[in-house]
Amino acid sequence: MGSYAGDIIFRSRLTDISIPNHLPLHTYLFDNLSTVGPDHPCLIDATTGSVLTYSDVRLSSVRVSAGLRRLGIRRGHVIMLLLPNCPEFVLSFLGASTRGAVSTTANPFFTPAEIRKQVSASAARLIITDSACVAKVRGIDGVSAVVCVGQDVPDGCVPFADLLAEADDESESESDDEKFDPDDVVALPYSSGTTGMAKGVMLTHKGTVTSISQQIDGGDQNVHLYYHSGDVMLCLLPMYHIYSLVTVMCCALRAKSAVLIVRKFDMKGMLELIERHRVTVAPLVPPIAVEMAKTAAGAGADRYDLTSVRMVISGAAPMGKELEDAVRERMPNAMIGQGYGMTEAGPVLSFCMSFAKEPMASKPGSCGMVVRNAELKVVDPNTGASLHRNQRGEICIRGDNVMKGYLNDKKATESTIDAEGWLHTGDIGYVDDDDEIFIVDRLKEIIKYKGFQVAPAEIEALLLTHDHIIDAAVVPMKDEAAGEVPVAFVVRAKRSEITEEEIKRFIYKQVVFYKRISKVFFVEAIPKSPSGKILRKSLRQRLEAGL
Ligand code: 4UU
Repeated sequence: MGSYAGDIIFRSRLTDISIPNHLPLHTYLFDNLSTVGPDHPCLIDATTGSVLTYSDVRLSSVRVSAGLRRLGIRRGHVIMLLLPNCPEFVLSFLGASTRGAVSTTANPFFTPAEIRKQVSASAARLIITDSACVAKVRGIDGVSAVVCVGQDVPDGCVPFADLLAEADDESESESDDEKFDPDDVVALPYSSGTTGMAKGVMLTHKGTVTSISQQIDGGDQNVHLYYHSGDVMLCLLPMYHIYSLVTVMCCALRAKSAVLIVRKFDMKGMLELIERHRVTVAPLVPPIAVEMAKTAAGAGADRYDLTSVRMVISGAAPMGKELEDAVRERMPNAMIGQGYGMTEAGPVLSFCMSFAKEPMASKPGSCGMVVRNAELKVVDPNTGASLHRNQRGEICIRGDNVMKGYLNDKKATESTIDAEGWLHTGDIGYVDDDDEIFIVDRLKEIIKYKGFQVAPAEIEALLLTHDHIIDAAVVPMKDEAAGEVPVAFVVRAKRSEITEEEIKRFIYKQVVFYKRISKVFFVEAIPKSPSGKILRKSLRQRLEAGL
């Protein structure tokens, strides 16, 4: 793919490597198994303490694949994983990959309406969930089976154990593998990207293998994100989000690290687990990283031994210099740095270079250097012209890691990936003299609550269904604990006296916790461009100015 003569392109200082992205994802993850042997620990369930070895996980994922086939799942079919972090999540994802099927991942805290929307948009035929969620997924059109993990399996559900059962006739498999194409979709997470509602992000085997390899492979060269078989990876961030799915789970499996799977977050519990399992790598989001550092510095009985942690990764939302310094000061044994990802980029664009096998210096606040085997540029959002070092503009990336496109949405795909193959991130940043990337602002609409995506368009659409609301705009407001929270500007209908509390309650019931509106501001009109687009920047500025 050529570039315009004038394009200023940034590349990694690490040389390109050969990436085996002709392989199916599950094959790639296991093909170096002999480096550790089959009994090497793979998944540690923090809740029960039970351990699955690498050979257990490989065998179980083949069984799950056969089980999915018995339930009618074929190559290209979509299944939904609606699960908290648990070993079955990993087995289901790998089983689906082995089957040639696609996993769409969703937050188990979603409301029934949110789940239905994603099931219907993704055409998921089967849902794998737990007993807590079963009531929310009953009777959804097009879903032929609900598989339930755990001991108490409600009526009408298929026990996950059935998927794991030894097949009567393993040879019956009508070898779908022969038809494998590296451009087949393997994961379908939902993201709103730069604008509008959440869309299915088509991540292929080729793209996902590329992203993992860009992060943690190196052959005899340097490695950008150095994980190894002696590592114990803290898998606390939700696996339905791309950060945990790829950079925690898949990268750890490829590196033959042990993955400590934590179902539910609480700070004390997490610190105990780190101490007990001698966790070495802790991928976190900024609010958790900061709280962890504060707590780690505590005195007396609350003091935990976190000296095993060699790497604290922060990502999914900005971590400023002050936060990073605070973590560094309180956890002197750990290297602290950021990864910069976006679901559509497969997900990683850049990583802190002090995480490398042969580390390089990195500055606080930086998102590190672009991954190898990819190109990055910074463009003027108005003219599209590419910019020099230290000039701020929209960050764009090109490489095999980038998504295939949005499911059934050609228009959104074309406005995100241009004709030359550049993915436009909607993030504003710059590359400095040392090739380090800094993100300074966001051009796009999304709101990031502790790293979770909130699509303003979704909340605005809900607000507009209320009889007393004639117009609305939802924008991010800075928040100490969450980074950002969604707030609404609302135009009330004539003579309506609807209150802030009533509006908050109206939304509260319909959405998962992080999409709830934290404040409502009543206004006469929503500022809009002549073409009718909400002028979000002007609303954000009003918030920053204290209204
Ligand atoms: C400032 O958040 C993600 C993925 C994050 C990720 C993945 C693998 C981080 C590290 C890693 O190893 O994806 P989305 O799609 O939910 O949100 C993408 C957006 C970005 O476009 C940017 O606006 O989240 C924001 N973002 C960040 N912002 C992500 N990482 C950062 C960061 N600093 N480090």
